[in-house]
Order: sequence, then structure tokens, then C-alpha cells
Amino acid sequence: MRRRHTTLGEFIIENQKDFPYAKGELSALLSSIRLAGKMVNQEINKAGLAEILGKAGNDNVQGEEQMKLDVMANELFISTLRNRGEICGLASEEMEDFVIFNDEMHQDAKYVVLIDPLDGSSNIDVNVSVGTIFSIYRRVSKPGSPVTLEDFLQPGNRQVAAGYLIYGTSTILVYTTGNGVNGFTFDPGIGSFFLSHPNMKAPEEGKIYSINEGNYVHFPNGVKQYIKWCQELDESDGRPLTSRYIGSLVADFHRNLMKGGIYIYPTGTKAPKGKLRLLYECNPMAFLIEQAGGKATDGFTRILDLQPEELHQRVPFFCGSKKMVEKAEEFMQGH
Ligand code: AHM
Ligand code: MG
Repeated sequence: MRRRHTTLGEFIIENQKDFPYAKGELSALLSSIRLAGKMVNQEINKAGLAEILGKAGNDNVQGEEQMKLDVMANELFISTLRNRGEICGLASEEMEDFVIFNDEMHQDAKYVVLIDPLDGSSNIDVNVSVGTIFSIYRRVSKPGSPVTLEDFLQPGNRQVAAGYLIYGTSTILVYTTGNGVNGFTFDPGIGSFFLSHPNMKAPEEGKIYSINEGNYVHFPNGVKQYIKWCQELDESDGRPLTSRYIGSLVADFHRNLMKGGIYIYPTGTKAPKGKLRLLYECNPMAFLIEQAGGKATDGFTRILDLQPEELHQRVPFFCGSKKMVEKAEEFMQGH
């Protein structure tokens, strides 16, 4: 018998009943993200051909160089989401302030989106995988009024959905609404995402550690000790472990989710609070990894329980297979 192939669109509709306040808006919002993702995917695929590689000439709010594709991805997501009525505001890693959608079409919308439109963009011009990370919350302010900062500064445990697109050897969209994690691979010939990774689970243990070891001298002692532990010979538990670091969070996260591993971006003298952003990167990835049975902390505290204080807040990030994260935490707590 021929296997039935479920498209992302079908899957979203079939699972709509799982949303506690389902009226179809969240389904429509996920469909809008899927659409914007397809557009970004198309731009990235032809990036080597078009004259769009290179720097845009601006710095983003963190003072980092913005690549042209960052700008394009940011604009595509904003315009696609603005063209539809499901959200009342959006915050992006690429913009200093959040955007308010306050016209008649969006006034009564219940959701806000936080997004890293193109994560790992320093990898683009060497053809390495990049991604988009998104996070969705219900607004806490009253519908009918403009969104406020409080709508965006909610702890990650209030997320109603989160996910990422990885623009890799194939393009995959992975998301959760709090009922497990599912992955969909894009078929460019048909123009649709198909369910390819149902009910994804992070192996409890893993053999891969992912960290920018070049920053070793800047790391806290707990991380230094943990790295040494990963490198020690112990045949009883399969050490030394394997080191893999792409420098694209989405790609490193995706590989570790599939194979078992830990991703660490700790504090360091160059990044005193860590590099990754709580709202656009850590919270959505933490929601996904927990839904897949893994763990995400800042070395001490569950990421999803941190109360955000500002839009572009950075935190140290330890994320991946449950037992590996717990081991790393042991070293952190020992110091
Ligand atoms: P970006 O959002 O500006 O691309 O920065 C986030 C990226 C992550 O994808 C990646 O894991 C990390 O920065 C790499 O940083 P480093 O080059 O310091 O190792
Ligand atoms: Mg990023």
C-alpha cells in the first residue's frame, strides 16, 4: 500500500484541537510562518546567484554586522505576518524595538511573535546551513489596545508554540505547540512541507558536545572542567566524546536533537552574559528540547523559568540530551 504523505498544512489542521483556545488563529499563524519560511528559503537558495550576498552596511542593535539576507529575511517575515490578521505585534533580533500592528485588521489579534529571522548568517557566504527561529505567545495586554513590552517579556514557559526552519541540505521546519515535536521536510518540486520526522525525541544520552572551544580561556571553570571531562578516556561510558560545532545554532541544535548531544554557549570575557538571546533563540529552543525529552538551562536554572527583563537579553545556554546537560550542570555547580 502506498504510504500517505501528510503535508504540514494538513498536520496543522488535524492537530488544531490540541490548542487550548483553538479558534483557528494559531493554525493560521503557523501557516503564515510556513509561507514566509518558503520565501526566505527561496532567497537563500539563490543567494549564490543573485548579487545579494555580503554586508548590508548597517549594524544591528547588538552592533554586529548585518548581512543583506538578514535584512531580507526580517522584512519577509514582517510583511507576511502583517498581511494577515493573526498577530498584533512582533519583536525581532534584528530590530531595536518591537513592531506594533495596530490597525483594524490586527487590533483584536491575540498573539505576538518573536523571531530570529536568519540565525547563523555569518555562515551564509560559505554555504553552511542557517535557520529561522520563532516563538509565539498569547498577548497579556487587553485585545483592542496596542501591544506593550510586557506582551513580549513573558517567561518561556508561557510559549504557545515555537519552532525553527533549517535551510540545510534540505529545508526542514520543526515545531511544537506543547504536544511533542514534529519535523517537516520541504519538497521544492511540489512546494510543500511533508511530515518526515514525527514525534521527535532527543536521545537521553549522547556522544557529541558543541561549543566554540576557541574561547576556552574565557570560559567559567565549570565549563572548562566539563570540556576536559568530555575529552577524557573512559571506555565504560564511551569517552572521549565527539566535538562538532557548526556555528549555526539551528544546525548544531538539529544535529544534536537527532543524534544526542549538548550545545553550550557559556559566559566568557568576550560575552559576559553569554551570546545567545533569551527571547529569540534560547526560549524557543528550550521549549523544543524539553518537548523532545531533553533539557535546557543557563547552567543552574531552567531557561523557560527565567523572567525576561529586556528584549535583547542574553543568557548562557546549555541545551540538549537530558543526561549530558545534567552532567554539565554538575560541573557548573561544583564551581
Ligand atoms: P546570530 O543570531 O547573530 O547569527 O548569532 C547567533 C549564532 C548562533 O547561530 C551560533 O551558535 C553562534 O552565534 C556562534 O557564535 P560564535 O561564532 O561566537 O561561536
Ligand atoms: Mg541568532
